[in-house]
Amino acid sequence: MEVKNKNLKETFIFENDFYYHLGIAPNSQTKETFKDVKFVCLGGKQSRMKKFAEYLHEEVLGRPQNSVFQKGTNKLCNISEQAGRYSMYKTGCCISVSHGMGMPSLSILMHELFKMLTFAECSKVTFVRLGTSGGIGLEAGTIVITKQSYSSQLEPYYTQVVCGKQQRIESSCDPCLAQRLLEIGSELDLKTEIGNTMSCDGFYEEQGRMDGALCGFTKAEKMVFLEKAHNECGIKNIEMESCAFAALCHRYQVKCATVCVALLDRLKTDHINAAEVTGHELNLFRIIGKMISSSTTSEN
Ligand code: R2B
Ligand code: URA
Repeated sequence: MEVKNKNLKETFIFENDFYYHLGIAPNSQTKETFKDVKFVCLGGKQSRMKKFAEYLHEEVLGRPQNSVFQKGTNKLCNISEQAGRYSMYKTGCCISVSHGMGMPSLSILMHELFKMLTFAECSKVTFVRLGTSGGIGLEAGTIVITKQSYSSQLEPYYTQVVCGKQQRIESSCDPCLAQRLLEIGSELDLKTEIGNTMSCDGFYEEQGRMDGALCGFTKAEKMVFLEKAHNECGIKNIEMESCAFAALCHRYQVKCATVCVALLDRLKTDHINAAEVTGHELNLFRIIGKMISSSTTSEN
């Protein structure tokens, strides 16, 4: 990974930086710890990303020693605990890190991860977001691998406002990686589809939900929105991060995939059955775990 911001080079910030929200400084220990990273797996929840790190460690990678452990134990350590914003774990060549909810939270994390991994001189790093979403016209439990991320205004790109001006950024995912994940989904007998994903800046009204504390639209308007997204843009699911995620990965020139389970069909309901979420999450772990194990063995 290369330094892309010339200000970091010209003003010696790069070596003297501090990744504030991760609670990590670019020093020799950071370089040693992260130099072998090949996969960065991100998801919203702290508890899910801890579980995913433990799953990779135990079930996929065979308890590798190049992991970050709690002092004097064989338990994985939350490397970013001090900073109190995100939870980050490292097992073998993988990082598992929570990004919180929404594109602003994800974006702060991505800037600091990119700087940290670039400082550690990592190469060929793949970024994967594993998350939950609302499906459009899909059975609950279906896994959607994103082809193209859309904004909530149904635009096939991400808009970032910089110094008061709008910039459009490409927001598609790596097509080969998407295809590989689809194949793994079918090998595991999981209902998996490739489709487009819409990212909204909220969970309730922004996604056309009628069960928030406030609702400023009619059922007919909701259905027009969801059906237009589905029929005209091929959008199969709605979540809150993939558009900024794909755009940031595109700008930093790293491969990315977004893999989200649909917790419900938004054409039928707005309500999530919380009891089913854990089982759905485990299926995401299995797909991404298999992708990682097949890539690491094919490279050895
Ligand atoms: C999916 O789930 C969260 C909202 O419940 C949000 O982070 C997302 O993208
Ligand atoms: N996450 C979302 O953002 N939307 C849903 O409907 C479900 C999970």
